[in-house]
Amino acid sequence: MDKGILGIFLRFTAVLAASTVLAIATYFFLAPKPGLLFPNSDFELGTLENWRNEGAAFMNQPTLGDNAAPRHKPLGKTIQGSYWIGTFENRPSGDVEAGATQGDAPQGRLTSIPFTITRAVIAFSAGAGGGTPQTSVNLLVDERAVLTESPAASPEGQEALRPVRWNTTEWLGKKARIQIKDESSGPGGHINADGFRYE
Ligand SMILES: [Ca+2]
Repeated sequence: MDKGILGIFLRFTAVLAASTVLAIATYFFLAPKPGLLFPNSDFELGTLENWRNEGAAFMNQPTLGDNAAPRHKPLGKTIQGSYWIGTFENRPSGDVEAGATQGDAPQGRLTSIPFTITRAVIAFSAGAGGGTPQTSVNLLVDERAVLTESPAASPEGQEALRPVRWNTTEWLGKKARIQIKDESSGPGGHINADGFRYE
């Protein structure tokens, strides 16, 4: 092969190889990964950092540990990590006796900071007391609830935290917020939620 042509060929091959390595590195380092939607989307900071609290229902959140267990209604391993949202509960820290409650009366909303949807599935867990459709978890896009999970849709309610998966393909690249609503004071008027993350 002519030396000039060989040189061009070798340079072309080297550039191609470098581009491929760069593309693979970019994919692995910059592509969105499964994980938190934003810092503290799983409440593991033990505070409401990056969440805006309105009303009274979420004043004493998040809840530390399986606070329902001393009342003989354990949530067990459905809790992700150490902290979760439970608007019947009143145990934001170890300084409060385990099992303490605020009951069903308080109402309020908890709304996250805006985040950009970078993956096709948002997963979390949710539960609620019985017969209270006014409690829900919502995905807000442009200030509108585009997806809603009402854990208490069944008459018996779903106290335990059950896994929920949302297909968010339609809103990829959009700014969104998570909003947890407790707008019920009746029997079972509370909501449980935890572990918001991308899958
Ligand atoms: Ca958690």
